[in-house]
Formats: sequence, C-alpha cells, structure tokens
Amino acid sequence: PFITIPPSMVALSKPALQHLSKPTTFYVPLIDLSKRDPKTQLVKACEEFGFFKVINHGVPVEIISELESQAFKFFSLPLPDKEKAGPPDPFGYGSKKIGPNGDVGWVEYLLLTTNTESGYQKFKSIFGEAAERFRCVVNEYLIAVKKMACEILEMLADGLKIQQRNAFSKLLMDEESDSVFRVNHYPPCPESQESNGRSLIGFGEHTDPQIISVLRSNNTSGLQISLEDGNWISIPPDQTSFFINVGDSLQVMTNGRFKSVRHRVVANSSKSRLSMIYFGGPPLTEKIAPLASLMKGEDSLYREFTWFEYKKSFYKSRLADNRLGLFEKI
Ligand code: GA4
Repeated sequence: PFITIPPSMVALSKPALQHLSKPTTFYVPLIDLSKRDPKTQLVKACEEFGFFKVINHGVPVEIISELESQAFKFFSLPLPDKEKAGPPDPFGYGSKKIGPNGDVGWVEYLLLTTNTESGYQKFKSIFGEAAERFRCVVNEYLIAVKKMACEILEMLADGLKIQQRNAFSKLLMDEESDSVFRVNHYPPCPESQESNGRSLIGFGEHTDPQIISVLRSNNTSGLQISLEDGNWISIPPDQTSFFINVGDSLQVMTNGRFKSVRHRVVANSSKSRLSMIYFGGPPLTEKIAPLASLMKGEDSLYREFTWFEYKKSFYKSRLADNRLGLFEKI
C-alpha cells in the first residue's frame, strides 16, 4: 500500500513552497507476522517512522467484529444515557472534550483501564446486561492484542540485539502494567461544520506517551501521520490489519533510536469511523531510561524519570505539546 501525494496537496501545509515541493511518496511499512523473522523490517520501521501496519496478526476476526458491533451499539444510545458513563476522569465516556486541559475534537469515546474495574462500573449502570458481554469481549480482545504487542516488542528487542528478549514486553506483561484501552467513535462530520473548507479535526495531533499503541479501525479513513519534513500523510484504512506506533517511552528506552510518531485523525464527511486502541504502558514505579546495552558509550538524551512522574506531567499538557521536551537533557 502506498500513497502518492500530488504537489497540490503537499502545499496544503506549506503554501509558499507549492511550486518547489516534490510529491511525497510514502509506503506504509508492512509487516507480515506469519513470515519468518520480520525483526529487521520492524526495527527499520520504528527507526524511520515509528509506525507500521501488521497483517497475519493472529487476532481472531470474530472477537474484533463483535467488539466493533458492541461499541457501535453503545455509541448509538441517546447522549444523556451515554453521559451516565462519564465523565472520563480519566476513565469513562467522553464527548468532544479530550483530556483535562481544553482540547476538543469531533469525537466521542470510551476510556478504560485494562487491569482494574474502574471505567466498567460507570459503564455498567447504563449498558446493563450488555455491559457484562462487552466486558468479556474487551477482555478477550485485550488478551489477543497484548500477546501480539509483546511478540512485536520481543522481535524488536531481538532486532536491536538486546540480550534480554523481554526487556520491553515484560513491562506490558507485568500485573501492574499501566495500560489503557480506548474506543473512539468519529461521527460523520457535516460539511457545514467544516471551517474554511478544511476538514474538522477528529483527534488533534499528538504522540502517545506509552511504550506501544495498537490500533484497529473500521474501513473509514481519517488517520494521518506526520513525517519528519512536516507533511501529513493520510493512512488508508484497513479493517483487517493493525496499525502500530511507537510511544514516547519506547523512544526514551531506545535513546531516541525509535521515533514516537506524531499522528491525528481528521473527521470524515460521510461515514462513521470507529477505532479501538490498546496503549501498552509500564507499571507506575518503572524507571524509564535508555537500556544500557543500547548506549554503547553515548549519553542518555533524557534525564531519568518514572512512568508515574511522566504521567503526572502529561496530564498537565495540551494534546499537541512536546511532552518529552521537559525530560530532554540540554
Ligand atoms: C494520548 C494517548 C491516549 O489516548 C491517552 C490520552 C490522554 C486522555 O485522553 O486522557 C491525554 C493524551 C493521551 C496525552 C496528554 C493528555 C492526556 C489527553 C491529554 C490532553 C489516553 C493517553 O494516555 O495520553
């Protein structure tokens, strides 16, 4: 899968350079997990973009589609009902408002922790019986997705020649792993809502703070990633695949070798987009620092911090902020 962007579209973000810029061709790195040893490809994708697509992932389609239909069922309830499952402080139902610091988007969502009951309790009060079924499907889905994420992290550690193959994956496997599950629903955005002919933002640009994020969406477009030259690239949706991105913590653990990719979602004018994302994070007490074996005499680009400190700090930030900036050594 590739996208060729004509110069006129590149110019959207840089009007002054329109006649100078060459079309950008971007190939979404494609990783086939059924092939023998994709570790070199995986490392390359994490170094170049911090983003790739995974096929033959082993997550059963039945689980994915049941979760999708349960989620659509929830989002089709009347707003006052859904609001009974809110606010997302940090877990629960949210609409338009994202995070605690004034960010907004054309989106409604459910945020849940992956290893405790919080979030579900509120959800139960309105979804009734269906909440139990939903919880089961979410659990089955998370088990499968976490397994895939850990396999990928182990191949990455291997590809980086880290002795301890589970150096990254053990953080997700830990009982105390601070991971999050998010289901986003982007309703179709009527053109009347667009500002100056530009599509409305569904979810504003940001990087994910955790180690790794695993995203699955239905076949509605919207996801874009930012390349280092500042161009935004639309990622064609593919409901049969997963999209993976490197989070800030993995960028730090690899001392900047892997890139935590900036991404966003633009609203679609005709179709609903539904995405579900597992954010694999470390335990709160975990020290986030470059792995010694990756340093080979170089200095750490970051001062050491715990995931708890990072979390405290990122909840004070706006979505688009460069959250790692505060932890970079000068
Ligand atoms: C971005 C990644 C995940 O969706 C999330 C988001 C979180 C939230 O929605 O509560 C944050 C955002 C995310 C980073 C900065 C803060 C916190 C919204 C926000 C403005 C669940 C996460 O872990 O960090």
